[in-house]
Amino acid sequence: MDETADTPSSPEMNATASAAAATPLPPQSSTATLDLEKSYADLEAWLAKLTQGTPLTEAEVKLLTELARERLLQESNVQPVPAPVTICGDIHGQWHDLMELFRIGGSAPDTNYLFMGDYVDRGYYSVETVSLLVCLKVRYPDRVFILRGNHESRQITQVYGFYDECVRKYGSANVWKLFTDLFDYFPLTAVVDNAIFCLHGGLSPSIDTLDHVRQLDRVQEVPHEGPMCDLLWSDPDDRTGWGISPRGAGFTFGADISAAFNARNGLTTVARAHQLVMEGYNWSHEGAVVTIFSAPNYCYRCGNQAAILEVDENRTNQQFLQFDPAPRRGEPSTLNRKTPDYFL
Ligand SMILES: [Mn+2]
Repeated sequence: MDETADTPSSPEMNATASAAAATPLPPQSSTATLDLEKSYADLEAWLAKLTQGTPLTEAEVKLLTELARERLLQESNVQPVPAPVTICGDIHGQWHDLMELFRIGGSAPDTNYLFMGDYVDRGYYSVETVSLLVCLKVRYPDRVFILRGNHESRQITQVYGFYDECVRKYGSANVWKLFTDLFDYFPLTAVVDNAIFCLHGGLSPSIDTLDHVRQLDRVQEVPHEGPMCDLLWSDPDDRTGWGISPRGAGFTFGADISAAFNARNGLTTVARAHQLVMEGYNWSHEGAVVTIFSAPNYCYRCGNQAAILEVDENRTNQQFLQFDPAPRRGEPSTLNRKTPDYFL
């Protein structure tokens, strides 16, 4: 079961993405001029709004993305993350369910979090979701980590909802531009305690070692092919070796590929998101790969549970927490777990 609709799109979209990518990046040296104490006061105020589900103003988003860029620029393509940490998969604009995730897993910063991408698109609250996660990242940079998913892209967000939501909520595409420019700085992968390799999609035939990932120039729109694209788009498969992905981007990779990659890099596990799994998590490749999906009742109709993975201080205990959609006023009950036929 996968999101096969998430394929790179038409030639005119490509033209749009290229034009956006060609825009000069803003100046990099604004931190020195920002008053840090005022920034923290701002961040607290913004977090208070965002945890109530109130979007920031456009001016606030501009300030937030400037602060976030400074911070994310300091992080590695393979960002080291210490345990204990709770690892999360796709959220896709389901803000109410993100609030449920924090109720189940504990609030940040009391619980440390690593999110593996796909904050926007599909759900109705991409603006609130990505604003909150970026705000938490800037406020608690050593306790909250956010990776890039294939939906953190100019091109994909113009097709699957984030662009339209920004225009609807702000009256222009300015906020979309601010966030998609920021997405270029998100780390591609993380490694928890030098043991659990975390990323959105999966492995790449162009990448043998973590050093290969470290050498990538990530500050760009997600390319249509190549190693950076594969990390955000690939999926594990029951067949061995590399395969053509039905998504039209990235590859499928077999258990032999995962075992060799983990052994070569001294890793125990590849933890990734990107695919809907009905229990919220799914082990594959004889325990070499785990998929984590954290959007319950995905798209408000898939009937799946969500899950997050708690990794304790010594990695001796790794526990999945599963959860269902948050109850919310004025929306139909989501108790029916039957998988719709069109998703099978
Ligand atoms: Mn994805």
